[in-house]
This record gives sequence, structure tokens and C-alpha cells, in this order.
Amino acid sequence: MDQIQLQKLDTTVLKWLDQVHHLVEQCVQQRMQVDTKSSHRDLVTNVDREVEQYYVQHIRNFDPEAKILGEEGFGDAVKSMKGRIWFVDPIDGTMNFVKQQAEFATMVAVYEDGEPVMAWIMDVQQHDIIHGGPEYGVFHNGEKLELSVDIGLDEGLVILSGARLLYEEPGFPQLAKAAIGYRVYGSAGISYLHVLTGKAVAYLSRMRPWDFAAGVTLAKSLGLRVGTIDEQPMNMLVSGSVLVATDKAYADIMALLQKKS
Ligand code: 2AM
Ligand code: CA
Repeated sequence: MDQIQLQKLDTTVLKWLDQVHHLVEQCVQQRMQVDTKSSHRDLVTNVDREVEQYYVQHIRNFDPEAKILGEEGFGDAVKSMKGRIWFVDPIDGTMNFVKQQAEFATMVAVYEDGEPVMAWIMDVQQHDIIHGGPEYGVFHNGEKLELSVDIGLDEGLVILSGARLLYEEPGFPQLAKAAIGYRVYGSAGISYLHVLTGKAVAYLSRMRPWDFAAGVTLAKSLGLRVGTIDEQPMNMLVSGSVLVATDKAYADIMALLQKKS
């Protein structure tokens, strides 16, 4: 895509994000229905579904040839990364959304033939947006975002999945102990925003494609290191333990994980 097409894509999705912000506010005030999915801790709301339907309808109009991979299943059964794929997580951090009405995100990413093109993460309650791509640059709201100072675990906060830490998945407790401090936010999108803006040096969680597609795109575009820690190459269509970190923190974490095995 050339710069004009990327600019049009960005402007279009930023408009959708404004609408999503309004839609979520309206739903919270007028109609909230909470259901459980796989367990009593795995929540979904009508807002997750309504926001995904909003995205799917608008993506279909804007980019009719593309396929859509969304958490709530209103998109397509995507089996290959060929062509253009839109990844959509309508509400990321649904537990935070239900219990706090804060610290939750909405995420969109576009890939073309397996390569990242553009992505958007919005802290919905704060209306705080990071958007961009490898050929476009990364922007925090309107301002160009620059890579923060490269610091390692001895000086930086690491963000971890609460569940992985609680159940002592190999690597997670060691990492929490090695860093100057650790944080658990309960939302991949909010965690990515902190790493992208230099408030934390790494984020590690086991995630599904719509949880990591946008974060990985923005992190790579900004010059952060991205990889998996389960010795599998990153596959955009399956779950994986995905790490995003500064160069120094990435090296620290890899050394630490090799030591444990
Ligand atoms: P969600 O709210 O969109 O489901 C903390 O719960 C983070 O992990 C959130 O980003 C959440 O996304 C995601 N998450 C929740 N359950 C998950 C699961 N079973 N596998 C992978 N990620 C999950
Ligand atoms: Ca979600």
C-alpha cells in the first residue's frame, strides 16, 4: 500500500474508533448484559458483540475482499494468511470492562499476505490511541511516537499475565523476580500501550491472535523486539506465548529463560 492508501486506512479506522468510544459509553449507560463463556472468569457482554458487529459491517463496506478474524465470531473462518486479513478484538480486558469500566481496550490490525500493514489500540475509557505501521510510523493520538530509551530488567517494569503467574507457568515467576517490578493489568491492549510508551520494558502473555496482532504490529513498527518464548515461530493464526520488549529486556529475558531449562 502506498502512503495515500495508508493515510486513508488510518483516517477511516480512527473514525470508527470514535464511534466505538460512543457506542461503548452508550451501552454502559443504557444496556449491559454480562454472560460467561468457558468459565465463571471468562466474561462476554453484549458490548463485545455489538462492537465486533460494528467493525465487521464497516470493514465489509470498506474492504469487501478482505477476511476478518474476530474474537466473537462475526467474521470469517480464517485458515490462511493469504490476502488481506483484519484482526479484531472488540473489547480486550472484558473483566476490567465489567468490573471497572476502565483499563480495557479495543484493537484492530490489518495484515497483507502475512505481513503487518497497520494497527490501532485504543484505551477506550481514556480515548487514548496508538496507531501506525511499519511503512507509516507509529503515532500516539496525533503525535509521532519515538522509541524510548533501551533499558533492561534491572531498571524496568515487566508486565505479565496474571493467570500465567498465578499458575507458575515456567518463566513467569522467574521474570517477575528478576525485574525491578512487575505489573498485571488484565488487558493485552493496555499492557501494549504501556510498553509502547516506555512505561514498561516488556509484556509477556499466552495469547490468541486477536490479543497480539495489533500489539506485535505496533511494537515491530516502533523498533521494539517481538518473539515467542515457546520455541515455535510466531503464527498469526494460533495462540502463542508472545513477548514484546526493549532490546535489553529481550536479551535479559531470553538469558533467564535459557537458564531455567
Ligand atoms: P479478552 O478480555 O479479550 O478475552 C487478561 O485476561 C488478558 O488475556 C486479556 O487481554 C484477555 O483478553 C486475554 N485472555 C482472556 N482469556 C484468555 C485465554 N483463554 N487465552 C488467551 N488470552 C486470554
Ligand atoms: Ca475480547
